[in-house]
Amino acid sequence: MTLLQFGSTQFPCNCDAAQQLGNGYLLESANISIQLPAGSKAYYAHGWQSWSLAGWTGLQALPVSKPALLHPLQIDPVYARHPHPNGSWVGAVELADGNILLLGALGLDSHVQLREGQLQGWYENASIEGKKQEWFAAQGPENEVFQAYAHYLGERLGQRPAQTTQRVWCSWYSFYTAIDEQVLQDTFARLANLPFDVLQVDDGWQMAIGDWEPNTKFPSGMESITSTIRASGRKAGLWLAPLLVVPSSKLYHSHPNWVLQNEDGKPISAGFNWGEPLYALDTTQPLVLEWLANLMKKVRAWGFDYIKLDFLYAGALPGKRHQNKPREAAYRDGLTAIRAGLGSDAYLLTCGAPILPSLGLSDALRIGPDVAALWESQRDAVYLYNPATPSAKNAIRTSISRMWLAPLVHTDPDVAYFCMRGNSLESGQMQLLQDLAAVCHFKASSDLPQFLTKTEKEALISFLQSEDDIQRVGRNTFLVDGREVDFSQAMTLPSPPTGSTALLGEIAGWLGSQPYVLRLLGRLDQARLKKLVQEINNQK
Ligand code: 9PG
Repeated sequence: MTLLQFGSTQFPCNCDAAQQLGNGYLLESANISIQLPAGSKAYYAHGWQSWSLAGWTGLQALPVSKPALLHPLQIDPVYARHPHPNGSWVGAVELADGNILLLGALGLDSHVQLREGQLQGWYENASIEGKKQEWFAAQGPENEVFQAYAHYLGERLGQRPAQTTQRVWCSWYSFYTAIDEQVLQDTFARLANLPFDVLQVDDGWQMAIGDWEPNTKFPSGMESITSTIRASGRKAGLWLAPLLVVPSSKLYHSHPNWVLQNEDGKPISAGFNWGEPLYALDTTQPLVLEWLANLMKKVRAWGFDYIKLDFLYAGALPGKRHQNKPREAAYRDGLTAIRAGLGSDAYLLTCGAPILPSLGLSDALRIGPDVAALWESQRDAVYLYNPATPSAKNAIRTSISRMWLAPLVHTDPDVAYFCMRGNSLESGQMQLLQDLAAVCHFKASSDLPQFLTKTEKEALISFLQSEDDIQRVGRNTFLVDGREVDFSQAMTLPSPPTGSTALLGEIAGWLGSQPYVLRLLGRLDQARLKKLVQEINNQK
């Protein structure tokens, strides 16, 4: 038993070795536990990947989110049904006096839980090639303690250059997968006078997930898109999900053995999307790494300099790999090959990405789930108890709770909206998303210029042009150019469902795990979006 001394308080700790480090301790152990004093008030849960919940919660485990079919895609599936409050790599407790106690791993494949009055941590692999299994623990004011943790993470995993404000237009939140060459060229022309630095093509250009060639909606090829963008003096951006593969792809048929499998040789589920089951590539296979690097070189050769890589969690799912490696180390090898293929001058945004294993290799990291033109979905929040689905509230909650990552990586909170058309957000809620972008120094939008009113367009321009002075004054409060912004209304979580709400939740969860239901919902969305694109294209 070691005693960790913080000020006048002592915390008994079980670990192999402890060494004082600044205001905290560097601890070594595969398993570790720190005894908490009575009166803990809240637990900071840190979700595994971009879309997984991060935030201050109560001292009880949250309900299991639904539908289960999406667990691999939204949370760490290994801990989906874990009975105690828990999170990936780091956890913290708010103590009776308002200070926090943080336990954070400095290595990968590690997990923290609150159990029996202790903060407990463990590494999934008791020994990794003789490597030390390190933790950082500190007690004190929340922001100071998280900043100290970030500092030591940066020393271990690396960090990217200091924050500069990104200004990105992204096709996703207007067109979703319904993009085609004509509608993008038209939109890029309309965006000509708006101060964006990057125009980014999102999902919808590719033949299939796994077959990263332009589909028939892009008959002139991807160079015709990049040459338009570059001629306007902007960087061209492209979305890919390089670690995923779907059964309908050519890649799946030509290289079935590249797919991450379980002990029985069956493909591991990476979730369900685009009407199909998702599988993952095994990034411990040399040929897979070579394929990834070549894919990145191809995309660079097309003229893209800003690369949004999505659904990256797939590379770190549990499974039986060609080379027996901890899952997050395997992912990091994949990301290293990707980075090498891209070259250091490309801008890499990682999304749907396990957080710690992406540090040092990503320029920017999505730190929350997708936004949507709605505050919160009753179905998702209350019945499915799922804080990882698209909504403004979900995006704000988790992004604000991950702002401590800012010294290590550019923090992308997803897009802000300015256009009221087709948007159920109230103006105060839209303002909160804009302020979120300001405090994150990452300003992105998908709004279509032709649908913006004059006032909305002016607001967008001034948002993009302003260099904001940001000060964090509390857990959820900031000063943006001296104006107080309070994100508290987005930070709450619904109460666990009971009675008829719980029953309806079970039914909704079951339906949501049926592929045909997801396919039907997808088709309805597709029909609406196709119409929008047709209307725009017919106007010309
Ligand atoms: C493209 C999109 C956009 C978006 C990404 C990612 O099924 N799901 O739960 C689910 C979650 C996120 C998601 C798509 C599906 O969005 O975050 O910006 O690039 O992919 O498909």
